[in-house]
Amino acid sequence: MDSWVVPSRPDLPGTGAPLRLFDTASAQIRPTAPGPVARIYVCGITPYDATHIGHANTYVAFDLINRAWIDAGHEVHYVQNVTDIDDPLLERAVATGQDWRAIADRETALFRQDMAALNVLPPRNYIGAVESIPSVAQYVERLQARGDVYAVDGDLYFRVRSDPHFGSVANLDVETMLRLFAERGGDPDRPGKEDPLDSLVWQSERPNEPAWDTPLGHGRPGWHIECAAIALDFLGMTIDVQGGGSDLVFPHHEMGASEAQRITSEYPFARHYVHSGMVGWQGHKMSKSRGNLVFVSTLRHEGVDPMAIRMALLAHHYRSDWAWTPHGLEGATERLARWRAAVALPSGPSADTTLARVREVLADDLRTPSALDAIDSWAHAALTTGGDDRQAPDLISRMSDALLGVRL
Ligand code: 5CA
Ligand code: ZN
Repeated sequence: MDSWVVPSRPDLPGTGAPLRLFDTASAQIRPTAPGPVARIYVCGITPYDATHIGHANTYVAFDLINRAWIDAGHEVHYVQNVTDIDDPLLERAVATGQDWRAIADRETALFRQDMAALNVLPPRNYIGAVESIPSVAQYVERLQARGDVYAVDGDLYFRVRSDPHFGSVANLDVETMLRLFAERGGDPDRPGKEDPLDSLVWQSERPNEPAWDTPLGHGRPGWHIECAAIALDFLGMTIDVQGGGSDLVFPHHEMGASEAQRITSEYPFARHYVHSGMVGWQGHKMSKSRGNLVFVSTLRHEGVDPMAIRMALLAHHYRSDWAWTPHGLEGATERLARWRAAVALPSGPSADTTLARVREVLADDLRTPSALDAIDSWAHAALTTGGDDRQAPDLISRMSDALLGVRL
């Protein structure tokens, strides 16, 4: 699939500090230790009802990782998927009388525009589930050859317990796993399953549903194996970061990791499992199923500057759960205007310590609220007492774009 294009990222003097990130699996902030090429897979959208503010928050969070690694001197290989075939998309197609492909194409196109508007650096590989079906089938065959797969009425299930490390991403007790599995697309109660947590890797054709011919038969892939397959194809094993929102910790990232670990006989799938918090609206997590959504495109069409949207997201630490409010957007719009006024001055106070501070707090698990505070202080000083450093406004402007993705 085509990715999207954003203007290039400005260069900065010096290099950023090594990035430390919270890892869900070990429940600690640990250094990321990428080699020359940092490898990251971020779970993409299921293309309907895109792009809401929750999505935007998640992709902006992972964009900060991308930018911090680039600033620290790494090349970044970023892969993202599009779940362009799955139950919720087909349900939406039936409910609205539209073709599922038309919905997916339209929503993916809108997502690309929103990402470009939000100055989110594009992934190197942007890969659809449909185009990955031959690859998924091969990986399922490999699991079959290992004896890790069994059939239930023509559908294929992965024995999650074949992976001795199953459970080590989310670290949940069985009761919680069962509850979340049922809530998030799993089928713990299906008769014929050996373990209620075993996950669907291949679903045989259903009436009136699309299906593809593969050596596994006529059908379509399960969800978790889609991301495991795309990550393995484009990045290989032991990637630096597997990312997504916190609603993907279990079952999605747990199952995908176990599948990849059995396919390759290697461990771990990822060195860091990184999860962004959930954005709420009207008292609940913003979600397609509930329908309480604020769309990036609606705000843009109302004339909201996408950089103000991005600034509103950055005011929250990426791991916290928070609620979108018009008030938050107003504050972000004012802050953006202050920063723009300050960098439009012919000179200001030196920006060297501000750059060092912003790099330091971002390297410490992406503490964006502290980074905004640091630039606020510089902007306040520039607008009140002033300064005679003629390079400073340009340096702040480039820093804001390069590290925070906020174009001034
Ligand atoms: N296609 C799958 C991943 S393979 C999927 O979860 N798609 S999604 O469209 O439902 O979500 C896309 C991304 O946005 C996921 O990382 C999800 O965790 C994140 N997300 C969804 N809702 C919110 C929310 N309210 N706040 C923050 N992030 C969210
Ligand atoms: Zn995924």
